[in-house]
Amino acid sequence: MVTVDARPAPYTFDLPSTALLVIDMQRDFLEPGGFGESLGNDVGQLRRTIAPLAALLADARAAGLTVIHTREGHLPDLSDCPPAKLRRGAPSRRIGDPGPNGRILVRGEYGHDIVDEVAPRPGEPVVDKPGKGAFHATDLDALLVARGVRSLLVTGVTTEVCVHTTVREANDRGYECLVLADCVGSYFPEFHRVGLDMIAAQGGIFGWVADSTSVRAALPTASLPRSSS
Ligand code: TIU
Repeated sequence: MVTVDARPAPYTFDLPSTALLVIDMQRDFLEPGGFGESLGNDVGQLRRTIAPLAALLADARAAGLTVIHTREGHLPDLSDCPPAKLRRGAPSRRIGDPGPNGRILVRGEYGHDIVDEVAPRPGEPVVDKPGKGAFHATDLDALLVARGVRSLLVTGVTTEVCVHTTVREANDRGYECLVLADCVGSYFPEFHRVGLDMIAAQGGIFGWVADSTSVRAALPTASLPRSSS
């Protein structure tokens, strides 16, 4: 068993029943010309997540932890995109429109794929999801059950949208979630801060929050020094 400093209390997990979940680290959210920017966001806000997540991925892989990636997006004919989602807001480009990285939020397009720095390795499942939550209309739950996973180390973007929705879904399915504050990001610093507070409040109503350095120091393959506590 591994125990890491977290709020509201230390988080204990064992490696075989834990997965590192990397949510929607796609060019569509992190690079100019994609879905995130089309909504009026400064995509630069999310880029601070890349370096700590890449370091965590390296240590998690070395420790043999299950790593699962997700991508938000739609079939080329948009048949899995609810009209309400397609119509929402007044974006500069809508889902399915052509952009500099291909059609916005459409599977198979360059912009839909994961940024190079945290790209999936062969054998790591990539779950394509049409919604904000990673459990909605996907086989994520079956995939976790098949691997005996009960505990999720949650990373990715954005904190208050796809990360929060997924953590809430995971809770209702009986998973424990440790959200890694430096590996999740929002276009809105205030939403990021409050989103994390909402997870850890009320005795950990949705889960636990920690920095990735705490997890990396606790892994058996630690490339960071273990804390003395
Ligand atoms: N807009 C926003 O903050 N997020 C999303 O639309 N999707 C995800 O969070 N992945």
